[in-house]
Amino acid sequence: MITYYNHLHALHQGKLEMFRGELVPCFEIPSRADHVMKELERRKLGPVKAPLAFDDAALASIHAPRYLDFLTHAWDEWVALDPSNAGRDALPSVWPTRTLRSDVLPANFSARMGLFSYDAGSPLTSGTWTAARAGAHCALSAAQEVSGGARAAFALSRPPGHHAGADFFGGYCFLNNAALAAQRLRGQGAARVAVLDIDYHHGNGTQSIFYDRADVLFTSIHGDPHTEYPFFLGYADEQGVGAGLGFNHNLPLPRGTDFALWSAALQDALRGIQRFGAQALVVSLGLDTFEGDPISGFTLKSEDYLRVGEAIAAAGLPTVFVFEGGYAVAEVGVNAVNVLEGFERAC
Ligand code: SP5
Ligand code: ZN
Repeated sequence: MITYYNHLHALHQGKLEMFRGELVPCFEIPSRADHVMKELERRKLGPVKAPLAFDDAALASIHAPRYLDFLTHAWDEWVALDPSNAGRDALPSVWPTRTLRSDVLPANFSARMGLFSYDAGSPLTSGTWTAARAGAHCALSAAQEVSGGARAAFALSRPPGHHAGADFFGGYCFLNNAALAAQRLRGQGAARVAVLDIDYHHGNGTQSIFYDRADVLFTSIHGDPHTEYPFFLGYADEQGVGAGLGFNHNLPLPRGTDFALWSAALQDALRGIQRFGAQALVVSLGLDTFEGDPISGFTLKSEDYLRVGEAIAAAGLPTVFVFEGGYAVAEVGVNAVNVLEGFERAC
């Protein structure tokens, strides 16, 4: 399987995120991708390439122009506020919640940080835009590869993407890599594309992007939002809206869920994807379902990920894997590559 590797990923290196009233070291760190890369090479999974070139119009297939414009200039504006900001990451602290207006674009930079985000856990850094854009190009390249006839491709990119919406960041995500890949597959001729999101956290960004569409099915297995981040989306009664009604499938599971229960949900998700008649599949590949994950609550073991790959391969679809979460850094490489190797062996 070919991997498109975001060689610029380490330019996004957040220092601190807000958690329970204090700033704590970021969980989403560059060494995550380094471990996956090392394991890919060790097990000789296939060629690793730099992404193809895309113009920013490719990003506009999913993201709002005013959001892309904000991201492009955010760091310079942050430093312009105060030169000493160059040594600090930017975090939002005020948001347009219910009763406040989000149609007005404020001139104030802090106000725009809030307008275009939904949490204070996703620091924007000097290299965030450069890294996120190159990561998005990896996802687009992987989709291109699969559109061209490859059975599968892997986008090894960070920052992750599935919490990012058309015009907001959050959950460590800035550009929605999986959504960009799905849209690219549509544009290259796949009439129906399924997104299977197996990150521990509900992919609220991806769901919101495709919620009113019948051509992209969004299916997600995740921690029950009653108790788990992102809390405000991911419930089982969210089934889509308008033309999209019936094309959104959430499978929330309780904290403590083991592989037996989780893999039954995976079978359920895959049956839905078959029923839908998908012609291509995008997998939001989060590894934070692992028993050792520091911020999550499922108990999958490393060898279970081989079975996950096999089960996904059995769907028989051209598949784009997109790297998302997974914060047990020492194990994330083995776990990610287990999914890919399980997939390849079963093909
Ligand atoms: C892509 C992805 O996996 N994003 C996840 C974002 C989660 N952000 C909130 C983290 C809350 C941290 N909770 C720490 C619990 C420590 N016991
Ligand atoms: Zn996650």
